[in-house]
Amino acid sequence: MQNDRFLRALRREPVDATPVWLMRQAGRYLPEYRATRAKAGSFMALCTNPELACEVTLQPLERFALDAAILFSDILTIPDAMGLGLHFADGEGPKFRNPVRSEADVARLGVPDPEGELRYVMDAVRTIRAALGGRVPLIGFSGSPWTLACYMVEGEGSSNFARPKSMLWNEPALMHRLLDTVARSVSTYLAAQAAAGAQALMVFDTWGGLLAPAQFREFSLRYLAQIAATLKADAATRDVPLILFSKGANGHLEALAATGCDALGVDWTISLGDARARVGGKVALQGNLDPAALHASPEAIEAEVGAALASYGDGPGHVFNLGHGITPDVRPERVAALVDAVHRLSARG
Ligand code: 1CP
Repeated sequence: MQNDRFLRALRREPVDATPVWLMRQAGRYLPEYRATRAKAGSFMALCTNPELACEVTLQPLERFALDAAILFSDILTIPDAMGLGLHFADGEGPKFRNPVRSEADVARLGVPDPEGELRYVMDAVRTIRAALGGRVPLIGFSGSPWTLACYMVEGEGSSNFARPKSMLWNEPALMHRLLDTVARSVSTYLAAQAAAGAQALMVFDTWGGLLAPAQFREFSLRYLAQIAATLKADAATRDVPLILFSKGANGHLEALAATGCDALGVDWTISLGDARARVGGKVALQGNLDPAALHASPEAIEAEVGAALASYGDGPGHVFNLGHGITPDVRPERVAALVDAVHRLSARG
C-alpha cells in the first residue's frame, strides 16, 4: 500500500497528515462522471458494468489527492437483488416496482447471494482493487437495515418516510422480521466485499435521524450492533475497519461507539471536538464539514478546514470528510481547495 494514512487513522495510529476522502466523491458534480454515465445509458447500467464502475471510482482520484477510493455502487443493490425491481425514472430518484407492505411481502424476502445476484458488485470490487494497484485503500459499503427498510417499504425516496414509520408503530414484529432479514443480508454482503478486496467497510444509516431515541435504539442501533458483532466475530473480517454513519443521530454517539465498530461518521451538527470528547477514546471519527461549505470561496473553505482540524485537536483518529455527500452543483475547483487545505494544514513535520 503506497498511501495507508486512511487505514492508520481508522486504527487511531499516527499519520503524517490527516487523510481525506468525500462521500459521493464520484458523481454528478464531475463532468467526466456525467460523460461516463451518458455512455452507460443509465445509473444502474453504470453500477452493473464493472469496467465502467471502476472508471468512475477512479475519476476523482485523478483530479484530487484523495486518501481513499469508495466502490461506485448504491445502497439499493440489496433490495434490488431481493426482487424489489429498482429503477430510476429520468431525472428522478430511485423507485421500487414491488415495495414491501405486507406479511407476505416480508416472508418472500431471502438473503441475496453476494456471488450470485450481486456478483456485479463483487466483480466491481475486484476490478477496482486491481486497477488501484495499492495507491490508496478501497472502501466497500452498504446501507443500514433501517435505511434500506425505509426505501423498501416506502417504495421510493421521501423526506419523512411515513410508510415505514407507520409499519414500525402498527406492526413492530413485521418491521423486526424485515430488519433481521436485511441485517443478515448486509453482514453477508459486507463480508463478501471484504473477501473481494475492500479494505474498509462503511454502513450508511442515512435515515437513522428520523427516529426518536427509543425507536432509534430498537429499530436502527440494534441492527447496526448485530452487523458489527457478526463482522467482528469472523476472523476474515475482524481486522477490516468498520465505519458506522448514522446521520442526525448525534445523541447516540456513545451507543454507536459501543457496537464494536472502529470509527463513526459524524454530520456537521456537532463539533468534532465535542464528538471526540464523548467517544474519541474508543473509536476514530470521520467528518464533518457541511457540504454546503463547498459553495464558499477557496479562502473560506481553507478557514473551515482549519477550524475542523483545530476542533478535532492533536493526536490520531481523524479522517477528514464532509458531514454528508457532495451535491451535484459543487464546482470541482472547490473540492481541490478542500483536499489541498486538509493535507497542507494538517502536515506533521
Ligand atoms: O447519476 C445519477 O443520476 C445517480 C445519482 C447517484 C449516485 C452518484 C445515486 C442514485 N447513487 C449514487 C452513488 C452512490 N450512492 C454512492 C457511490 C460512491 C460515492 O462516490 O460516494 C454511494 C456511497 C451511495 C449511497 C447512497 N445511495 C445512500 C447513502 C448515502 C447518502 O448519500 O445518504 C443513499 C440514501 C442512496 C440512495 C440513492 N441513490 C441514488 C440517489 C439519488 C439516492 C437518494 C434518493 C433519495 O432518498 O432521494
